[in-house]
Amino acid sequence: MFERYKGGESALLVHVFFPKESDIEDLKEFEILVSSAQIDILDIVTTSRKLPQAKYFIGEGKAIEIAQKVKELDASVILVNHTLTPTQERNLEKLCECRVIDRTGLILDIFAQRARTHEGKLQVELAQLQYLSTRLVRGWTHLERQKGGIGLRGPGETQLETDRRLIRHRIQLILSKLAKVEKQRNQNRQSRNKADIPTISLVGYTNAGKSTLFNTLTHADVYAADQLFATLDPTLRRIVVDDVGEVVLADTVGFIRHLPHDLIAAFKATLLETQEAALLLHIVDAADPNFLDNMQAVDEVLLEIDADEIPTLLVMNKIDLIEDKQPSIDRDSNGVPIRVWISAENGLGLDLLFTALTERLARQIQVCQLNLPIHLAKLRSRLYQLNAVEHEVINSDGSFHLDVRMPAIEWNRLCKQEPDLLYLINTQNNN
Ligand SMILES: Nc1nc2c(ncn2[C@@H]2O[C@H](COP(=O)(O)OP(=O)(O)OP(=O)(O)O)[C@@H](O)[C@H]2O)c(=O)[nH]1
Ligand SMILES: [Mg+2]
Repeated sequence: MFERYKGGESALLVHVFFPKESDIEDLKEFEILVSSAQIDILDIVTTSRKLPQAKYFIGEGKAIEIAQKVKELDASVILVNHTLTPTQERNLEKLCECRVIDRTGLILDIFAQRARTHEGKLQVELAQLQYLSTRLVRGWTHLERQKGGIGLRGPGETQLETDRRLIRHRIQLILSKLAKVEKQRNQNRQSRNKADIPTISLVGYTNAGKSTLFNTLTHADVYAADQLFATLDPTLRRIVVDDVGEVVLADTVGFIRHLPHDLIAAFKATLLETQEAALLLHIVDAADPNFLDNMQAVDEVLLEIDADEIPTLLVMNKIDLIEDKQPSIDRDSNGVPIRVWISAENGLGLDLLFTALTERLARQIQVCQLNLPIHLAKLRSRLYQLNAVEHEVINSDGSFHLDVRMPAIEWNRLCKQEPDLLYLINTQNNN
């Protein structure tokens, strides 16, 4: 439906340094994004500004310089590493006589190339339509053919109005299709919740190796490739973890910094898996010199989708590319695993990953013996209700001696309601 630049196009890149952000990294990411869309980079024009300028985003002098460069280099497209208003985009196009695509447009295009499942494609098209509806200037000539379609065009309407109406119509259609898919997804998720099957979500910067790890862990043949955003649809598989039982593993779309808001909204449904996960595996390409910045970018997106408080286990991947790095587990001062060093591709350290997963997920069980005086008979029946009494002896004075075993979460909840419980414990151990 969309007019898109084809692979093999050659672009002039424009990047503005603003004082507030550390943008140097951002420029590198932009170059990776552009190559990932199979576009050749002819040259990069950079400039510094305090604030964007209203007419061209950049200053007029810079804009004229870019126009000259476009002619000189015969560029077919100008890619700007920022979000432009439709007017800025149009002004720049007029001045340079060349197509201008901003960061959001570029990312949308990459997403469009990568979307694989029905839902992913719908989500990308929705985001594209919403983006285009504010930019109805070009690329809609194909709609001419549909002129006069029933109910589409009244007398005196301009082409632009017809286009707007067509877009609105199409957006409605996609929204209703998506609603159906989401309903199904919610049902699936609810039945998983009911069955108490925890979800583990693989998150991470794009190209970190999430799908590769997902494949290795599930032996599933999910698409893994050396491309950005190779995965746009979360793929769910069940795996069994020792002492935990069945868990659902969810592969998700790769994050980048400054993911456009429209796009986050469009992928909300798929990101729900992440929001409701019991544990996040944050996959990091540990061999990437920028891995710290990338981790921060991922944390920012997690914050944005309200998933920042979910327990996280860091998975430092691609250790095969780091000299002398062996698989290992890093633990915090309480001995809880916080980082595992592995190679998803070579299967190095997967046993350690499972160990860490087990330790992070295995349900803590509270096992203890209680001496309940006779006046606490109510608490005793509560424990029976919770199915927590394994054995009971009634002492000669009428008090109760109970062997109790229950999930630590429930035990802690009970202790909050009945603080006396803690004084009634004979011996205590956790396992
Ligand atoms: N050397 C090495 N390469 C790896 C390893 N794990 C993954 N890769 C490579 O890294 C690239 C990206 O892997 P993917 O699994 O597609 O990455 P992803 O995180 O799913 O990427 P997106 O879905 O695009 O976000 C592929 O070329 C993999 O072969 C590893 O342990 N070592
Ligand atoms: Mg992937």
